[in-house]
Amino acid sequence: MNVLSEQIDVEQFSDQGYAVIDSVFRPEDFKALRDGYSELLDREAAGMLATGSIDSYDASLPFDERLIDVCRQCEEIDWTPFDITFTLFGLDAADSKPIYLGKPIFDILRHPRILDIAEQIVGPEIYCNPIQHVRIKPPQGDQTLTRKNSIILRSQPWHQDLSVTSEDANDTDLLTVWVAVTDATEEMGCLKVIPESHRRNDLMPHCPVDVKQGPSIPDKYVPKEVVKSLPVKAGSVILFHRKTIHGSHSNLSDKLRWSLDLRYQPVGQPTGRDIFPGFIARSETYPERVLADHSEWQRNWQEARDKLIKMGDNSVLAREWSADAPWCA
Ligand SMILES: O=C(O)CCC(=O)C(=O)O
Repeated sequence: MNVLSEQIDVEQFSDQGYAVIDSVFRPEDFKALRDGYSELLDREAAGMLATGSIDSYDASLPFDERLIDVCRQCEEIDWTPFDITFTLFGLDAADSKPIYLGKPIFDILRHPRILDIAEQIVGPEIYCNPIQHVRIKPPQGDQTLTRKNSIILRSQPWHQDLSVTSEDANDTDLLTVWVAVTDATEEMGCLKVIPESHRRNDLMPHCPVDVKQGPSIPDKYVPKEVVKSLPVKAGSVILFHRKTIHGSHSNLSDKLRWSLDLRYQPVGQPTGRDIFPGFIARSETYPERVLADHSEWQRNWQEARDKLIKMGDNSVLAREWSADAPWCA
C-alpha cells in the first residue's frame, strides 16, 4: 500500500485544489480496456449498419480510425453504450442501451495504484463513487464529427464536480481521479483548471446550457485571471477537489483524446447519486465488505438501470440548475 506516496504532493492538492501525477500507468495497463472498447465498437457499428445510421465500417482499421469514421458518418453517436454510468438525460425508456460494464473498467476502478493515490486524500476506507465517465473525444476541429455529439465528446465548459451531485453530498469529500488513456496535449483538448478555486465556501452558480450538457459556470463568474492548462502524457492521473473549477480545451488535433474520470470518497458519506451503485473499494476496518466480484458489480448496475427505467424521471438524481435563474441571464 501507498507505494506511490512520495509522488503525490498532498500539500499542493490541499493548497491548489488539484494535483498531477505522471506515469501512474504504462501503455500495457490499458490493453484490456482498449481491446474491450474495440470489440464494443465492432458490435455497435454492426447495429448501426443494420439500422442504416452508417453505410460502411471497416473492422480492419485501427480503433481510432474506426471510431472517427463512425462519428463522421452518423448523425449523432449514442454514447450510452460506451460510457460507464447512466446519463441523467436519456434513461427514460426501456429501449435505452446498456452501458459498458466490462471487466477492464472494473479492474481500473479497483486498481491498487489508483486506490493508493485516493487513499492519501480520502483515507484508508475508500468508496468508489458511481459518478464516472469514459470520454473518447474525436477531433473537434472537424465540425462534421462533433456538431451534434453530446458534451461528453466535446470540450467541457467550466464547472465544479459538486455541481452534478445531489445536495446531500455537499460535504462529501469527493475526489475526482482523471486518468489519461492517451496523451492529452493542449491541442488534443487537455484539462484546464483555476488553481485555488476550491477554497471558496459556496458552490458557484451553474446553468444548464442545453439538455445534453452538464451544468456549467456562466463565463462572467469564472475567475479567469489564472487559468492553468494541464497537458499530460498517457498514463498520468490528475486529481481534483470537488469544488475546483475546471474544464477542458477542444480537441483540435487529428487524434482521439481518451480519458476516464473516476471518483472516490470516504466510506459512509453520501455519494450524491444515491440510486447509482458505488462500492467499497478498500477498507482496513471491514475488508470483507470490499467488492471484488465483477459479476456482482455488473448486477448492481443492471438493477439500478431497471429501477431508473421504472422511475421514469431522472431529474431527481442531481441538484437542479434552472436556466431561469438570475445568474443565467
Ligand atoms: O475530460 C474532460 O474533458 C473533462 C473532465 C471533467 O470535467 C471532469 O472529470 O469533471
